[in-house]
Amino acid sequence: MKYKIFFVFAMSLIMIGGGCNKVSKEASLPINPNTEAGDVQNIDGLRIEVEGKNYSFTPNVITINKGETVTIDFYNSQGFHDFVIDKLNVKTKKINTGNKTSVTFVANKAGEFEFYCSVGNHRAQGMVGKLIVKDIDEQVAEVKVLEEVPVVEETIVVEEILQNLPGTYEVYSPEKLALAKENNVVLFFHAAWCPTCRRLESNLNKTLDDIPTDLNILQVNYDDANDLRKKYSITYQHTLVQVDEKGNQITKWTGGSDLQSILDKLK
Ligand SMILES: [Cu+2]
Repeated sequence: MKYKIFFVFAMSLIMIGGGCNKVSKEASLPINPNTEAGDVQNIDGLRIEVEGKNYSFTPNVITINKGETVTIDFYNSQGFHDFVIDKLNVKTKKINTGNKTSVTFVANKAGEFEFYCSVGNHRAQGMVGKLIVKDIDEQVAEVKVLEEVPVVEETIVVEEILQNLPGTYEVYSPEKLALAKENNVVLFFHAAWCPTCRRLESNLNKTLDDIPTDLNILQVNYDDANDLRKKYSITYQHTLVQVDEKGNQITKWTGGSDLQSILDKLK
């Protein structure tokens, strides 16, 4: 599903991209002539302030939409500079420190275009930036994909989790006995120094996903749990006790090295 949508999206991008290039090659660039700051006050569209100084532009990345009428208000805070985008036929006057000028143009093709200062070697000194012209059709396609894919995926994932949620192997606490109202609850008396306990623990941790939904294995620290040891008459550290929700013993056994050995003993 995901890949199919992605493929359709990719194809539409290729088609849109191809279309753009064709149009831009055939059509001449309908750029407005350079204008003085005072001339552009009433022009509709996006206005972007760009500051120039030795030897940088702020901002140095500008993103706009294809087809948008854009006015760059260029302010020079230091030096002698202009603002030029060759591929979009954009060029301001060269101005001195403290001066402003503007240029208005229509971004009629999508892509990334370098802007730079054409004075002296300023471009080589790093007085450059990037104008990103986004294709609105592409953005719409992108939004559609973003909306569709997560909804589908998340629904499936949540359903799978609900259906396949395994049982648990976790540390004992008295309130967890309540799990035995619906599930099989097994106390695993485990000591860190006991090799056979460690083997069972290690195998349980490798097969957590295989623990049946209705089984909860609760690890009890053999060294600390004097009361529980007394209650179930436990004298050997590698002992398992199946209990009901009140903690009453249902069955008890010792040993076993894997999940299956527990499942085999359940009553
Ligand atoms: Cu310059």
